[in-house]
Amino acid sequence: MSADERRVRLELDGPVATITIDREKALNALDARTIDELEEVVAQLAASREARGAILTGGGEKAFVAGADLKQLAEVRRQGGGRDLARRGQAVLRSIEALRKPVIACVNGFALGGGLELALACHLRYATSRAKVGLPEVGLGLIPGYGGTQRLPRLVGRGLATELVLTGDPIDAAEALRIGLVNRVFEGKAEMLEAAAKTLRTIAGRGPRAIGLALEALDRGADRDLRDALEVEADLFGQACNDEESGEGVAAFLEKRPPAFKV
Ligand code: DAK
Repeated sequence: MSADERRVRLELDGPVATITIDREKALNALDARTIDELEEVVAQLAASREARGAILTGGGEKAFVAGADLKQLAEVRRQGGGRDLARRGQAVLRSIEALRKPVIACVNGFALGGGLELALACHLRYATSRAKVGLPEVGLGLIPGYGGTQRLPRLVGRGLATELVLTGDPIDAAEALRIGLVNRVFEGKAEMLEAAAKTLRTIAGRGPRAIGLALEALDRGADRDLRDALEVEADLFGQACNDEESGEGVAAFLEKRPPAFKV
């Protein structure tokens, strides 16, 4: 398949990679092929020595991702494959969340249903001021199937998540910022992408193994009670302490020079 026909593009450019869901005619809706290609590029990102993190955005100006592909969903419904489809999508989104490199969702417009669920599986979320985010599934007689009922309450709290899931009404960028659903809001897409690249370059200047271990601690601790979660943290802290990377980081501080971390 030529690069032009692809629905998900990966640009590897030094430490900051960019993943673009590129199906602008369907507002970047997630059909099975898009999910397959997303899985491929996440694996490429994980394997890349050069890329230290990624921006994930939607092609064009109008949408990040306007949800699962409703035309395809209609077919899946007829064939009774809803559960398999949900599992498949959940696994691919989980592969993003489980990456030991940060991914910033750059929400350039609509992030609805599966689109918001995709953003929720990323490590950080930035948005443009025109973004509209929500989980409209109940209006279709469905419920979120790509992790929305689970990740949204963990991020914004159960009360706010319940309201968003049950009404199906989208919220604007200012409201998303207020409730902590997105980290930052920008006037336009270019400004947002530049800010996300800057954040990723900052992170790329830190100890690469420390970044991986920090992401692992945040991820593995999220679903445990505090006592267990602190055990996880102590274990990973021990790994960081035993790594030559922390030897270099601490020595550099004491010697008043920048650290020379190895990838
Ligand atoms: N799927 C397929 N095509 C879509 C689409 C979608 N989700 N959203 C938009 N499009 C297509 C439109 O059909 C239209 O194509 P043409 O008719 O020109 O061929 C084109 O994109 C432009 O859209 P509009 O003409 O509608 O543009 P507007 O500016 O008027 O409206 C809109 C923009 C975002 C408000 C509107 O397009 C819209 O409401 N779109 C649908 C949003 C939505 O309800 N998304 C689905 C959420 S539910 C599950 C797993 C996951 C999920 C569910 C189950 N299982 C495994 C069972 C997740 C479900 C969802 O994501």
